[in-house]
Amino acid sequence: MTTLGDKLNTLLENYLKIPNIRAGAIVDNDGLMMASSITKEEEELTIAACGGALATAAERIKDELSGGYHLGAIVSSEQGEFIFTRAGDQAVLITLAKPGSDTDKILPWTYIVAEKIQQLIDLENLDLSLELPKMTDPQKFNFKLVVLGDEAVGKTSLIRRFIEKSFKQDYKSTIGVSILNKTYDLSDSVSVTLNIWDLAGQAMFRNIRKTYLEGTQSAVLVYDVTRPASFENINHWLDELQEPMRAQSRFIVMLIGNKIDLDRMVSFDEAKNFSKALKIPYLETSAKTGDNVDKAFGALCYHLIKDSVR
Ligand code: G3D
Ligand code: MG
Repeated sequence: MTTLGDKLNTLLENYLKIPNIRAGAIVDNDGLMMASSITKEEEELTIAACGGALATAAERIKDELSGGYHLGAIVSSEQGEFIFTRAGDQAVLITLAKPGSDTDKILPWTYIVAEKIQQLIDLENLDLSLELPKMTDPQKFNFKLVVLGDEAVGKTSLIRRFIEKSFKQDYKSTIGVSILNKTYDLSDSVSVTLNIWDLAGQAMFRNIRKTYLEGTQSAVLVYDVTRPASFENINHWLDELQEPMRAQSRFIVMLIGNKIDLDRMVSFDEAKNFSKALKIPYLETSAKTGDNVDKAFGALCYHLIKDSVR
């Protein structure tokens, strides 16, 4: 019988085929190692060093978790860049990338693997192979993405955080529509450019509804976890998407609960069950702290292209 540990190890072995990844480990919330793997071509000495570094990192996770810190950190060390990624409620993925490697190119993979770990732990049947895009021919993808949700849920802040990696308290309510481009590199050869459409006040939406939604291939629905009404209104925003969804053979929608740095009024379970019923991914973010923001947009990019790259 294949145990969860076996499956996690298989997953990590596949993970190490991604360029610049030296080692990976999965630890539970008590900091206990559930699985780990280190690239074979590394020298014996390095394996020992990486193993030691992973153990130290696992220990660190334990402290972070008990201290209630947010994960998602990148930490440089002598052995390389450590990337900590939450994998569901019960596990954390630790990735060790070669020293000085471009973590932007590795981050999307950490999200994909973290998602697989979460699914494995949730005991779903899962294909453990990773669909690596062919590194030979460069592929560029372009998608329109609309961001929808009630007023002041943090749509503009999330986009700014994703694009500029910053959060400003004083964004004026967007006037009309702003369109921002962001290119996300999934590997050296595969890049995804998102044309992100951000909307002004909700009143404006009625006037420009058609243009705003026309030809879009993806949508991020945002609500504010401190305001239940904004969650209930997600149904309304979904209705708005029916027409553009019919016009596309492939359409990706993601639900985001924003402002998790504040006291929540909508439970994680309620939102998760809602998105599960709709078969759309659900993530919680804070545009203020940056928590999960890259992960949300990275996962969206991955879902947009995963059937196109071979
Ligand atoms: P919108 O584009 O959906 O209308 P904005 O929302 O991005 O303009 O954000 C609305 C308000 O919420 C802003 O506050 C913004 O700073 C705040 N906000 C956005 N995201 C977060 C978050 O994750 N955490 C917290 N604490 N606040 C957030 P102001 O006071 O400027 O109106
Ligand atoms: Mg706005």
